[in-house]
Amino acid sequence: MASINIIGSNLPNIPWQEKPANAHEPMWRHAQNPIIGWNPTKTSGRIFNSGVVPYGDGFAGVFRGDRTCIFPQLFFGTSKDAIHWDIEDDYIKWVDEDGEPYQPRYAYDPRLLELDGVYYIIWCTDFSGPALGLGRTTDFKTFTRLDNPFFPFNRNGVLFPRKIGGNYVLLSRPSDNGHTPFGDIFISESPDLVYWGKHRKVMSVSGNSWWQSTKIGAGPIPIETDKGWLLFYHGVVNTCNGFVYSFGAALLDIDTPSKVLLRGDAPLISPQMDYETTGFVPNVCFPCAALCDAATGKIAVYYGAADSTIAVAYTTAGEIYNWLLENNELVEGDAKEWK
Ligand code: BMA
Repeated sequence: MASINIIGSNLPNIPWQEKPANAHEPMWRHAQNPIIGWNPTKTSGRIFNSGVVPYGDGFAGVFRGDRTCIFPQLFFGTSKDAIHWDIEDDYIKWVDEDGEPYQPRYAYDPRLLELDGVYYIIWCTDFSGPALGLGRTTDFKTFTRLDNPFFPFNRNGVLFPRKIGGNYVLLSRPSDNGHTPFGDIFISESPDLVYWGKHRKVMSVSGNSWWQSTKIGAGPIPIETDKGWLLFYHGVVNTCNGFVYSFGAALLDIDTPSKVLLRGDAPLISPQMDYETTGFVPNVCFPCAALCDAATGKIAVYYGAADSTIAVAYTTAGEIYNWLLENNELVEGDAKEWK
C-alpha cells in the first residue's frame, strides 16, 4: 500500500463506521443511511446537497432545503455527532456588507469551509440565471453576502481551504440556464475574493468512462494531502431515462491545482440503494461536503441522495490514493495545464 497523509486538523470525533468485512470497494456507505430523511423540518420537505464543518465541540452545517413550494433556500443546523442534526425552520437571512438585506431569490448546493478563521459559503444563486453566490460568517448568526464572483451561468463553486501562491482559488463549472447537458471543471484565482482571473481548465468529461461522459463538477472542499489535493467530484451520464449522478475522485497538483495527477476511471458511489434510486429526482448521488481526520486519514463524505435526503459514505485517504493509482484514467489533456 502506498502511503498518503492528510495535511490538516485532527478530528477524533469524526463520524465513522469500519469497512464491512465483505466490502471490496474503496468507499462504503453509512449503514443507517439516509442520515436526514424526508420532511426533516416544518418548512423543508427535502434537505439534501449540503455543507458541514467541525464547529465548537460539535459540527455546523449549511443545508439546502427545498421548501414546500420547492423554491430552495439555505438553512443553518448544528450537531454533536455530525449524524443527528438540529436544523432551523427558518432559512438564512443574508445581509450585504453594510448590513442591509441582500436575500438571494433562491439558493442551492452550498459548500461550506473555514479559511483563516472565517466560514465561507458558496452556492448556486439567481443572478439573472444560475450563478455562484458567495458569503461569509464568523458566528453562524450574521450571514454576509459578498458580490457574486462570476457572471452567469455557473454552478458548483468550490473554494480551496487555503490560499495557493497568495491567492484564493476556486473550482467551478460554467453551465447553461437549464439542466445543462455539458460541463467541465475550471479553476480561477483571486487576491481578494472580489476580482477573479487566471482562469484555467482542470478536467474535461470523459469519452471512455461513461459515468462521467456528460458533465462533471467539483464536490466537497478539496482535501490537502502530501501527495496533492484530493478532490471528490460528481460525474453525470445521460441515459434513456435521464441523467444519472455518481461521484468519483481525482488528485490535483498541490501548487498548481489546474494540473491533474490522477483520476479514477470508475465512480466510488453510484446510485444503487433505494434512497439513491428513488426520490424527487431518481438516481442522484451528489457530494457537497467531507469531514476528515488527519491523524487516521479517515474521511466521511456527505452526499445528497435522489434530491431528497442526505447520506454519508466512508473511506480513508489511503484507500482512495491506492485505488487511484490502480484505476487511473487521465482523460486526454487533463494532465496538462489548459490555458
Ligand atoms: C443539478 C443541481 C443539483 C441536483 C442535480 C440533480 O443540476 O440542480 O442540485 O442535485 O441537478 O437533480
